[in-house]
Amino acid sequence: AIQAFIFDLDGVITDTAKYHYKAWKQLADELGLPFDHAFNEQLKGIDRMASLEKILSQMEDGGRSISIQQKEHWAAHKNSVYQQLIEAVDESEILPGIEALFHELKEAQLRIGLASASRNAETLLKQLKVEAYFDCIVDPASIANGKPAPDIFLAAARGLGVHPSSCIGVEDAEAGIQAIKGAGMYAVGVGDASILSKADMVVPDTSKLTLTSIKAHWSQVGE
Ligand code: G16
Ligand code: MG
Repeated sequence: AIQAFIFDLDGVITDTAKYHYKAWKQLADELGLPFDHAFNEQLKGIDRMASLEKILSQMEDGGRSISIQQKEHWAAHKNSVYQQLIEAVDESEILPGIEALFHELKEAQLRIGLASASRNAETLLKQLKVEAYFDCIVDPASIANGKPAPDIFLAAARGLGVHPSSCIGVEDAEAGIQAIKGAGMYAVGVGDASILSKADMVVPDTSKLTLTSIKAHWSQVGE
């Protein structure tokens, strides 16, 4: 039976992708590198340094001449812009249906974990006032391989004391769905079904995430 739900943060619990976009856009503009929404799509779920590397790979030498110190400086700069942008985030920015789903899960005595690549995740959960729902919040700094590697979802399952095959992973990014499937979990995608084609089930937006509908889909693949 289903024992736990493991959530991604950005794009599932709250829409911080727009703030990541603004902060990366500002850095890319300063560096004279192209950056648009399509490019930002590739960064969803990807950790900070890997995201910077992707942006710098557009340089003539693919960014190979840039020192680690310089990269760390730019990554920190992006993060300080991002942190200013999220300062005013409050519970009004929880995506539709999410808090109702958390209630449903608690009523059903299911465990809740967070598998976000964001080092700002815990701060955001506090600002959104949903931190108390979580039985486990994985520290992304402790994870060697970021999404699409399954590591962060496996760490969440371990932290919750639940076998991966009894976990439902919820993600909005292609890299995240890959991570969930690699961890041997049932994957629920939120967004465009053609982008999230590897998910077991896709809903167009968070308001369609209900325990009843997920259970119905899950029972079709067996317990
Ligand atoms: C999120 C975002 C990514 C971001 C990453 C790291 O992942 O989707 O775009 O680069 O976190 O965030 P930070 O710079 O705050 O550590 P997720 O896994 O929550 O979707
Ligand atoms: Mg996400």
